[in-house]
Amino acid sequence: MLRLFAEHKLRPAVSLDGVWQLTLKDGSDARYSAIVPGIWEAIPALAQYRGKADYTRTFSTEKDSNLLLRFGGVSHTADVELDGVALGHHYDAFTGFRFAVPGVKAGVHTLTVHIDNSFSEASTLHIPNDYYTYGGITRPTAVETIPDAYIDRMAFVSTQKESVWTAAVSVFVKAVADSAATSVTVSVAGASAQAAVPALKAGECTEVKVDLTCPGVQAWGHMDPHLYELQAVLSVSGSPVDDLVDRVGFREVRLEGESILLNGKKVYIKGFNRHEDYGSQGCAVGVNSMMEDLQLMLDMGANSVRTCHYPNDPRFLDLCDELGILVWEETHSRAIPGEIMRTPLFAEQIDTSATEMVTQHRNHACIYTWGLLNECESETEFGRGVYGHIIDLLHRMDSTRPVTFASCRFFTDICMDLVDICSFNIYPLWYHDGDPLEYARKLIDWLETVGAAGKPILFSEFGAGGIAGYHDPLYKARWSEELQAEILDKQLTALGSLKRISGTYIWQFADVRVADEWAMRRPKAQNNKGVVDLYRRPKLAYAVVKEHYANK
Ligand code: ADA
Repeated sequence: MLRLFAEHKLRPAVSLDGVWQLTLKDGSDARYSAIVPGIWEAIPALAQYRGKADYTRTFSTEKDSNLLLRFGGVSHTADVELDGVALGHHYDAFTGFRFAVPGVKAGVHTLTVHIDNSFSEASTLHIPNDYYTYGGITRPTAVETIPDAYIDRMAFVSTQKESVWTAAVSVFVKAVADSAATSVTVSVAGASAQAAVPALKAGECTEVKVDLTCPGVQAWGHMDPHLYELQAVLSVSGSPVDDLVDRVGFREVRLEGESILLNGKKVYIKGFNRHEDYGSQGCAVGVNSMMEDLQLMLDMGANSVRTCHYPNDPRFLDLCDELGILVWEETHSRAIPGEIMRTPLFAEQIDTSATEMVTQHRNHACIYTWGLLNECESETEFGRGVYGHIIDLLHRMDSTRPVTFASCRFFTDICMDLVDICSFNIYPLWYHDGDPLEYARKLIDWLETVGAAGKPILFSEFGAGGIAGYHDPLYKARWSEELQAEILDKQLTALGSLKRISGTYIWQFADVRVADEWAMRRPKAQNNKGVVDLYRRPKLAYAVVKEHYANK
């Protein structure tokens, strides 16, 4: 299922995960069995395949019914058909999508997903990059049976007033067919409230708001998580017809001057950048591997993850909710070239990435900040317009979280006044020489003059490359594990001594595969700056990080 808990107690939901039939659309029509969720690169003949493929499977329904087909993620473009009828299109591997289909006759149905993972003008976010764009249905899928009006989603906001927590909940009810008036009951942490829902015409959606006072709840804390079940039940004449369940935490994120506060207490971030990439699983990382990643990070003393450079699988966010790990989640965007940023399609695709990220993930207690546009054009007036627009969009969609972005426009960035938390990616001793402390101080001094004064500052990336298993204890050659460990030690010593900053994110947790176009700049066609390798075997740097993070 798409989450780590049951999202429905009433609504019938069936997983569509398992073996699907894959037909290659390269002119050959060659067929393979493919696992969902999974990547097609796991099929040896398709290990290097970039292009189009159709995924097909059947499922059966016992009664005539309205169906909701849900996809957690398809990499990277999907056109979906049910029984030969087109349902719709979705671009971007890193957010989910769904199609509501009215009046589906009982029987056996054929579901086809036409997938394309090629790089072309139609794709402005998935471009050849310092991480790999895999192919396939990479996150879980499900089919659900819905009434004419159904609960599409909920938005939960918690606030503490005089030590009592309250919850403001919006329930979005949608109609797949013309529907009669209904009512919705929302309950969380022992409190419950009811509200009327008007009759809706097919395709309409309405937002119903309820406020709840929840005495006695325990706050969701950093490394001290308490989660509660939030349930909305839709009823017709008092009889329940549909429901939706989420797991939420009561907590407040606030910035006070240079500090990030969680429930009024200052937090210091000891973080890792983590890509969704694990050996032969690629970006379709299994839950046990996600948990392994978090356990390794906790073992090293980390308390936060940056989901570089895209929204993550909600099951990973569920785990962070459960473990009390703070998350910086960001829009899908890494170093998008200026000429692509200037296309109308980019404007549309980046808006969608931001909108889907917030809409789909806003109830995760673990997310404390929204990020956007890693290392894009933040040094020009044009770029400032794009940053300003997305920052504004994120603020309008969610006024409860600060916004940040990771810049590498050293001494030229002109967008620092637009964000709530100022973040910089720096690589002293790796991409350039010089003392890391001096460099960081110089950057902070400059930042204070261009908008960061009185705001929190994070170092969102720093690190060094080390090829797993390549040792050179004597000369500490470039790419040796020894040099990587030494550089990280120096960087962590320098950055850890800065009282002005709110924390650090190491680049990066694990090695990742990179696009073929990047291979000539990346030994082994991997970004080798992981503290563990692609299969999570620790490098020498692991112990170094543990010493710094566990003791801070
Ligand atoms: C940048 C970028 C990362 C990665 C890193 C590196 O800071 O944000 O995605 O490419 O550099 O390894 O050079």
